[in-house]
Amino acid sequence: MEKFSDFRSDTVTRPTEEMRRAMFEAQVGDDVLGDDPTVQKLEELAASIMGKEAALFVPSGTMGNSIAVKMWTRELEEVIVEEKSHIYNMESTHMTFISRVTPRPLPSKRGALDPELIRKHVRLPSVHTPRTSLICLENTHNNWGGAVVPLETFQEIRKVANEYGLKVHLDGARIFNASIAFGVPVKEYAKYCDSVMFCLSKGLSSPVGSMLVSDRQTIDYARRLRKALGGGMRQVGVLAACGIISLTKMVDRLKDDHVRAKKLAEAIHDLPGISLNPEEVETNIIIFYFNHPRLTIHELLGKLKEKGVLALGVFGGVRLVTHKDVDDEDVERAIKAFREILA
Ligand code: TLP
Repeated sequence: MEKFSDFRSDTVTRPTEEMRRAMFEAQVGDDVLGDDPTVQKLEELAASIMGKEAALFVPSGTMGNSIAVKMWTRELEEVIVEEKSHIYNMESTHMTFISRVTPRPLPSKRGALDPELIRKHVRLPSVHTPRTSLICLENTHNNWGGAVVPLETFQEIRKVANEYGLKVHLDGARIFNASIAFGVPVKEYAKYCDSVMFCLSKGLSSPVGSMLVSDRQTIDYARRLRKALGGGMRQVGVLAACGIISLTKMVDRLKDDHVRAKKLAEAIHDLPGISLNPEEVETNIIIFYFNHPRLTIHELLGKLKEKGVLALGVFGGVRLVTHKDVDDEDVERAIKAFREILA
């Protein structure tokens, strides 16, 4: 079978050999009963890396975000979100479905919400309108091509949140990419947030799993919500063992993904039909808009696939993501394929 160069997502990363061995050797117990020592170790490690009191291992980023919205809101409330955010656009509307709150999408500058715009949209309790109770941030920002939201934005938004008694949740699915790209410890971002969700299953290469971190009392409640949503997992130390490797061994190498994304972006940005500024590629995601006289996005994706290169169509554009399982040869193959198709 032909090996594809798979740039669709960093979710496609396969577990490393070390992870497979760790799965085999993991000590396990029933985690719903609090008996799994490997999960406990992972949760302690995640909390300490993020500078929070406690952490919860959840099956997916979507469940982590769903629990976070549920734990910080009640019915008749509203949540401020960025208009292209994953939590608003790509998580099957759990805000309305599970938490029964209204999202209030606001525009941003490459994923960074303007604190003053948030201030203007905070709704105070009224008989007519929902009360704003939560602000959701995302870093790196997936649909803004992996853009890094600056730390100052977090600091300023925290001030607005404090003024109005709002909670701040961070969808940090790729927070380690932000940290590596800008040299800011993840704790620094987390400091300005009441809770953070981050994924082990993306660039950090675990097969499954995300973490939700916050204060201990909130995480105790989150644990009940996880059970209610069907996310209580039993001998899940086999997966937590991979998560520990993700956090201790897989973070530093993210910089290689960033270098490869930049290289790919620089090589294809001026090809006919592609609209992309390579300077805006800060981490491992490239999103470009495509407008070509002969080819639709769908046809471009098909032709790339014929040449062994997989990319994803998103929001009227094309997404390419670098990760552990695409190397320099895959990048060269992609560049060659783009040139042959478009030049
Ligand atoms: N994103 C996936 C797809 O859903 C598009 C991807 O391939 O990028 N927050 C952010 C910022 C994400 O990018 C994702 C996954 C999630 C949350 C949800 O994580 P999972 O897939 O574990 O539920």
